[in-house]
Amino acid sequence: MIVLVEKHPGYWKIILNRPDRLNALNIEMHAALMAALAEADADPDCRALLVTGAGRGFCAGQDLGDVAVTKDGPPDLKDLLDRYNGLVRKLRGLAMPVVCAVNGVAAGAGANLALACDIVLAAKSASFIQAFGRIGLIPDFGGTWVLPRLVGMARARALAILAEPLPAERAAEWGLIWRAIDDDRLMEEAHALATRLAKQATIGIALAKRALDAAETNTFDAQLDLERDLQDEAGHTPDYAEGVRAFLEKRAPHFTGRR
Ligand code: T3D
Repeated sequence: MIVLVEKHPGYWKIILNRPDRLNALNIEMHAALMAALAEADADPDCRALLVTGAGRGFCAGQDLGDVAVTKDGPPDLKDLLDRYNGLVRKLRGLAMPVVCAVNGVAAGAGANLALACDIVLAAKSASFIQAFGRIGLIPDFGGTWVLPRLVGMARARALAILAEPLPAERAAEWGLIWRAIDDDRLMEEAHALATRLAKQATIGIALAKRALDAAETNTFDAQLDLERDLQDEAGHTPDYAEGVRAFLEKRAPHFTGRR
């Protein structure tokens, strides 16, 4: 199986599984990943995702063996990205938190796949490479959008143009990812985080994600209106009632993530 799915209580672990190619993306992996995301999305008991890679790499981006220029000319990259963009949109728009555990090198589309997740943890030995420049391409998978927003335009430009590896610890210092973790602790911490998120107020988290994404283009005024509307929606969830009740009763809340 090119993508493995492990179902844990409250969350699913999705593993990119082409270790001999550092989990490079191809059409088959794209389809399997898309199917796994859709299935997770449709399961009310899945309240968080954990995405990682098998073997020593996280994902080396597009499988370059599939997109070589032949005697018939260049591949149809527009068509390819039309497919891939659907995956990034799906991942980004999921109404649940997505943790990415970057277990090794994340290059090209693999780096930006990780950065499309909500909370990115990385092994200290991992690195992020905007490798596109090395082969004459531009950052895709949302890279040109997300990079300047995470690390500022100066660093985004250097990362895109120089295509040098950014070690995990520096990525965390720069705000590209949440945390760099000792290699031998990465998966343990990632599972603990997914377990914790699976018990949080899922709808509230999904609405917070929506608000933050909208903030990238909204005016301050429009954002205040959106916060009002989304807060009203959050305030009508059973989890909000439970959260306040639990606070007043001085006990831990028991959230269901349901409407
Ligand atoms: O085309 C489009 O528009 C579609 C979208 C494209 C977006 C992109 O992702 S473009 C960027 C594509 N990715 C890259 O350019 C990265 C290519 N890989 C590398 O530069 C290096 O492999 C790494 C820096 C990631 C890791 O280096 P290292 O030395 O740790 O490993 P390695 O020996 O290079 O790789 C191990 C094996 O994986 C090797 O195969 P082998 O020799 O053992 O048979 C290597 O060829 C294979 N591999 C690694 N990356 C890819 C790959 N095979 C196919 N495609 C890859 N992207």
